[in-house]
Amino acid sequence: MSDTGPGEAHDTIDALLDEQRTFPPADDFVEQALVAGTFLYDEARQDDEGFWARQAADLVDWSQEWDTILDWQLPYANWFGGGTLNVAHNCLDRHVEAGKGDKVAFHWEGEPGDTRTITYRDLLDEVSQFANVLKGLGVEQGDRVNIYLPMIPEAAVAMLACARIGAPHSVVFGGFSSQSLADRINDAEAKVLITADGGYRRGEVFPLKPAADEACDASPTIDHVVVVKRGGNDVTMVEDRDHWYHELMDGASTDCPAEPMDAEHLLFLLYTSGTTGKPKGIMHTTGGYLTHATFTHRYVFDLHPDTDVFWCTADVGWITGHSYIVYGPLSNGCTQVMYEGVPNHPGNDRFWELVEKYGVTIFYTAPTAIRTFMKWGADEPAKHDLSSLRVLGTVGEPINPEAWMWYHEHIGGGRCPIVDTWWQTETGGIMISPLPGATTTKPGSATFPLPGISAEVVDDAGESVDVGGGYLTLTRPWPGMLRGIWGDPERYEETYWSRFPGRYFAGDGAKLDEDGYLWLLGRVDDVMNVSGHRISTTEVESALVSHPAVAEAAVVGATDATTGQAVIAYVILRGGEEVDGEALRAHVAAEIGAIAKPKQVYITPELPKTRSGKIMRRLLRDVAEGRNIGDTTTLADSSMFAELQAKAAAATED
Ligand code: 7RM
Repeated sequence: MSDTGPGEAHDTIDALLDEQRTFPPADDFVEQALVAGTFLYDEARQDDEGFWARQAADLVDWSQEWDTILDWQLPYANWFGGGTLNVAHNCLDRHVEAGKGDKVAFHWEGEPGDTRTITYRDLLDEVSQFANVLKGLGVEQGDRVNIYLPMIPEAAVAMLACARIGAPHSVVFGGFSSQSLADRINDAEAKVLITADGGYRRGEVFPLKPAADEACDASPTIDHVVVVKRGGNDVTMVEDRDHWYHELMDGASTDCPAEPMDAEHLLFLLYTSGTTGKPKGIMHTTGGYLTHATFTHRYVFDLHPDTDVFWCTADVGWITGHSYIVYGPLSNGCTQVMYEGVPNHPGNDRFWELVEKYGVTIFYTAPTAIRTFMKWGADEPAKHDLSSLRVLGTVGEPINPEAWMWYHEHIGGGRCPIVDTWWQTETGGIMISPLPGATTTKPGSATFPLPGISAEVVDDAGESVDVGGGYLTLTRPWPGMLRGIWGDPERYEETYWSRFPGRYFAGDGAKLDEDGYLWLLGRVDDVMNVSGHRISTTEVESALVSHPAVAEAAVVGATDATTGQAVIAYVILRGGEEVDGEALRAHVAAEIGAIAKPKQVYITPELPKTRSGKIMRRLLRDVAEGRNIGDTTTLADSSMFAELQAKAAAATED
């Protein structure tokens, strides 16, 4: 374990727990809700495997039924063994076959205001064509395909085309640098990369192709690059390697049968930060993942597929975009909004304009976004008719009660239930959340594990805690769970299953109140959470140390009013070297991506270390958050603190 524990967050949580507001579901909501009362929980508690089997049978189309619901060889789960299915068939063909071909799958809105309306039939045709294109480029079942795209419909098309032919995709968020992309391509040994010339962000085109080119220079496994034209920016096309998407699609057949895959066939890899510098390729497979994504999308959001318009504001480059823009919503056959750009272009009311324009009924976003909307003021949403909304969701980090109340009042008009959904890249889908027609909510609490999910808070010794704080663990396998870390089974066992034997350790602190409500306390390891994105302190430290002027670096996540945590770096320069903080911030952005850029870089002659040489991050966090340093007697040398504290105070002033 690292030197941090859930204890630190307890003061805040104790303050939260003092507030006793509760929000039971309203009568008119309960009347129309898919789930009211406790029946689903009761059923699942009696037989969780049977419960998941019923969901798999009711919500998913199988080509071949499974023989075994679950084969659990801790920590390896095999769900629906012997069963076969195709994920793209479930997301597309079955809806078209059921007569819903003309139904809108995506109301897509580009940042500049251009739009595309894509029906389920359109999407099926485009996915089938692109699946044929991939086959034409030599992609076969089991081959990995990398995707590095802006938030354009082609991102969903590319993912579904991969699923259709059984080629696992690995989507890399468009904000990551060429180096991060290359690392992920190389780890997955991908054959094909799908990218774009560029995309729109804050009124400008951001180029992607140059980063893709640099990544390919360092990625020997890539044979072909497919380039979607979106930004219109100039790009260099490499002969024989690079192809325009529209040229390949022109004339590609729409006939591409969806081949049934084994339930445990690898559907995708998604890389996420751990406590070391090397991101982990989280493995998700076909049958269990689709069951989990479909089930949670339907019941957590009380989805009525014929009438709801769902909008999840995440990027498809994150797990939230995978499960709640692509797989869950499309499997449920619902209509969605997909938006390319930022919330403040051209005005701070862009999101509310879109809610009104498309009649969004279910809106799913991150606490960091809500806190930003709060800063912009309640006048922005008040400019628009938001009466179509009926369910609101949050994900990515704990939501503070103040932001919850603001969301409830100014976006939800006081009438919409809020589902605070806790889950991870590793869990594949939502794990802990209210059900909007069944659960009385408390602002700031993710409430209870969903039906079929078993979670417990344990203390340091691994003993279950009934009331109070500890570590969040999951005690039973679930269908959407990760099946491993690509190429690294030891790390899988070590990271998730060794801290508390027999349990999955999520890496989060949590507290149970007297009523059994769960309050998430944030990460207890060296993983920061910046605007809901996971960034490892080690990864940023490695990036800093890769700069020729840097000798040593320590990075901490400090509490930040808007982004949850902010990256704060302390850097020791090599003798005789000089460099300013701005250059180092730019260096990190170039190495990892803009999301990992430190908010502050402090150049310091020394770092606080224990006598055994371990950097004392807790002290650095105290400094960054403006707290006085208490006892430093275990420090080897405490003289640098006065200077650092003065610098930190100066930084908070401006
Ligand atoms: C979906 C996603 C996972 C980490 C997780 C937590 C934090 C996510 C909540 C939350 C409190 C929530 N995947 N987290 N949701 N903390 N309440 N509702 O975010 O892999 O990128 O991050 O995010 O620390 O471990 S993720």
